[in-house]
Amino acid sequence: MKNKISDCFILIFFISLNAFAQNECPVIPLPNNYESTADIFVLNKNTSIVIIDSSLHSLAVYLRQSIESYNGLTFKIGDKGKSRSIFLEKIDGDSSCEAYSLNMNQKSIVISSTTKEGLFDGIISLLQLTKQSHADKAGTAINCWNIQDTAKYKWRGLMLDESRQFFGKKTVKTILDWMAFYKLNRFHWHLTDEPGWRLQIKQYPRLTTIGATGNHSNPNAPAEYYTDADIEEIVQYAAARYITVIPEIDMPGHATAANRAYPEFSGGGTGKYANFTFNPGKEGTYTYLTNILRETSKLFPSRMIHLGGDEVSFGSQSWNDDPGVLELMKKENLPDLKAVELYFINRMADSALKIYNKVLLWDEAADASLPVDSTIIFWWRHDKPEQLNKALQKGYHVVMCPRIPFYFDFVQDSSDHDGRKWQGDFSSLEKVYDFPNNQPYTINATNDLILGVQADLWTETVRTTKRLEYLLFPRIAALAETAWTNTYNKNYDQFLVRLKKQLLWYKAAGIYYYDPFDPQKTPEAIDK
Ligand code: TNX
Repeated sequence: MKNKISDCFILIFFISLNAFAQNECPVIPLPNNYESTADIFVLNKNTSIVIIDSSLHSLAVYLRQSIESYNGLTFKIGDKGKSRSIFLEKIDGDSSCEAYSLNMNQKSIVISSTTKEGLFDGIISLLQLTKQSHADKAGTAINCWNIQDTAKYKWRGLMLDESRQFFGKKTVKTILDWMAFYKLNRFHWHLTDEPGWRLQIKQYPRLTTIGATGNHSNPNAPAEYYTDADIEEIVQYAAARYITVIPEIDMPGHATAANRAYPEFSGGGTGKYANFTFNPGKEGTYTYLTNILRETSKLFPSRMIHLGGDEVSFGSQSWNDDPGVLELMKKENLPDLKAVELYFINRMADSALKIYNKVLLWDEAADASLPVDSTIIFWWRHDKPEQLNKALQKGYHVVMCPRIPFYFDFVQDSSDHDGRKWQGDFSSLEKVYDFPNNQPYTINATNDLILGVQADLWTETVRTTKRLEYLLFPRIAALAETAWTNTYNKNYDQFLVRLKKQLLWYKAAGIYYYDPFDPQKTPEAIDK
């Protein structure tokens, strides 16, 4: 059975015809177009995975291993089709399109796409269907569906802050597993900030011997960081799940940990934000940071770097007393500290773009003049929708991660008392799901410059994996559906029906989650 997707356009046309199916496909994120059939496919020991194209072998292995972990069945992988086989087919067509089709009947399962990303997405849909199917000695009987699906957004991200709290490889891999399970495809890794610098840089060893000590709750905690080998391991693990890893080296603010290690590049700070900034008035700072970016680029194949750029004003007042900065202001005709900040951002973005293809920045940088084709702005200040509009008007690509609802350090239930709230408001599961509807601002979320959405897990209030999981689950599922499923196909009540089954999977996997059906059952995990 051969299944053709000529291109994304035709698929999107079909998808829009299928706004309301009677029988909901029990997959999260909900596929955009599907129909149920009366057939049942039985996976048993005679099932094999068929690939004609040998470059699909690692995808077949991923499928085989996952099914084995559910029901103990191990399949052969080969290039000959027998009955009761699962076929993975890469078909000709648009090589940038993530669309896939999954067609099932009692004799065969066929997953096809023009890209490996699309095939992976199709595999994930099949895995979710398999995981909830009845398994016994005779095999696993799966209800058959025909699915034609493609993502709403290209960028479906999750950010983890490991400067405030270091979790380590095991937790990161668990997060990557669940991201893959929900078709999330960008892992933004916040590796530097005030408490700790978490990335080994061989040229500047004190960044980790000194900069990696301490965390948000204990400034004397022993150094914890990722070595080159650790990063390579995580990047490969993510790549096997079609997840791109993007590091963030935050500058010129949030630089406190680096400044402990190399105080000669500190631009000072104020009050509780002492030594918060890098020094924009010293030539050496630019060389130092460019060297760091160059070394970092060797570890991350994504060719994207996030340079932060947020909240610089928390510490930049000290620049007023720095002779180097004052001289720079005179020389470059910079009228105020904001102008110095933008000068720094423009200059570092310029250096970064000699090494990377894309520079990513928080929404403060919408005020800078950066090359629009190679800059991505992360809109995070939900109380400043004008920053989103400014970024779009200037022609930047944008990822939307407004604090509410996408900051997962915000509480999710009115009864939660640790974690953040904003004037009483917080990031409930429903708000994550409803985005971009029912928000206090209106945005043009269909603008082509919008690449997608991302949740950010900041960890000032998180010390244990238990709390991290509590904040992430099940909001990660709502995030995934917001990122993948077209708004007209979404329905919160129906989502909850599908989610209910998946809570059991979290439990079986030992994940501590928030239970929206009975919040008392899994009380808030508090780290104090
Ligand atoms: C703002 S978002 C920050 C982070 C904090 C977070 C806490 C951003 C770009 N900066 O440094 O961790 O709020 O919610």
